[in-house]
Amino acid sequence: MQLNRRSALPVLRATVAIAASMIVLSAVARDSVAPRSNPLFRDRFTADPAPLVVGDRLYLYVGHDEAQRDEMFNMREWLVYSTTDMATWVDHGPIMKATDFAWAKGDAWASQAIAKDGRFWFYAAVEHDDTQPGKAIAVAVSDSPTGPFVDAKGSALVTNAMTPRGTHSWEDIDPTVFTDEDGTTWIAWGNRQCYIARLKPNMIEIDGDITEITPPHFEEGPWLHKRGTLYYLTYASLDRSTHRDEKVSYATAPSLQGPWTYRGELTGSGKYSFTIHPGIVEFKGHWYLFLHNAALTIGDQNGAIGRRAVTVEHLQYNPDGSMKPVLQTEAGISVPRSTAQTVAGD
Ligand code: FUB
Repeated sequence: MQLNRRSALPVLRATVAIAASMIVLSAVARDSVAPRSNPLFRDRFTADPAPLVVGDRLYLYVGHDEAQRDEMFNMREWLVYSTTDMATWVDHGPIMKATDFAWAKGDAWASQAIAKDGRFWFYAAVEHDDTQPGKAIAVAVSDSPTGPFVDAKGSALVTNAMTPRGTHSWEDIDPTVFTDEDGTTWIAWGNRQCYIARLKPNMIEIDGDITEITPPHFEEGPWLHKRGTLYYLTYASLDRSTHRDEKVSYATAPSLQGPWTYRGELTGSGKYSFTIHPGIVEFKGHWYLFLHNAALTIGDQNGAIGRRAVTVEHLQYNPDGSMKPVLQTEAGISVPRSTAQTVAGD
């Protein structure tokens, strides 16, 4: 169709009007996403959140989910975000690829970073090459929380062969690291079996025995933290006799050596997600529980086991130190802490 100058003008005006209204609409759509609501990041699929506070900034390390179609997992790199107010997040991009560990085949699974002696130590699960088949735990180091991180050891910190009592080749995943009052750093990890060990001061070697501390219904994703005098082991749990998807449960102890007492479920399952992964932190006087679900859709890609989205909720404690059950919401921490619902759902 050919347009002359007269008939072209109204068409042009209409086109400009439509374009303008689309810009307004997209701005409205963007603005309608309340800061602090869930999921936290909407342009990429993210999983396995691990918070770290450095000064007045909270850094959040996540795995980058890139599964296509029905692929289970496709995780090649870790990303880091940071915030000073839990509302505005800075995207620092990828900090490392699983294959940056020369001995690893891939699989940038769950991680946690910790600060020690002025440096940042990054522990992560990867797939080992065929010299040590199975999952393994890697350790990398950087002078900055945003990297660049480099392999700190040149070999795995934990291999499948170091936990021979385990029942499968992917039990050595999901490291959590915690420095106790005496300055000793501990590492716990596992899938189905949960292990704990001391790290040497060099942060790249296990010191002494690996002990099994598997709590009830333990599946994976352990997270160690301390509040007051109580130590917490929070984890993805699965009671296979009654449930299909993981929830979060926890145990407490008077010391990292135990004895650990099971305290029940902290959350229900993440929406549409088989996995869930707790990361707990105190930031500027408030406690937060990071998780993931699979409720995010980006373009024509819907949430799935390998396309997850990181979320955050207020975390509150009872006077006896137990954690109040957390309801996972879209509102997240956009609602005041005092009105946050604390009822576990399915
Ligand atoms: O993200 C890959 C694996 O799924 C993690 O290592 C587990 O914790 C589960 O979230």
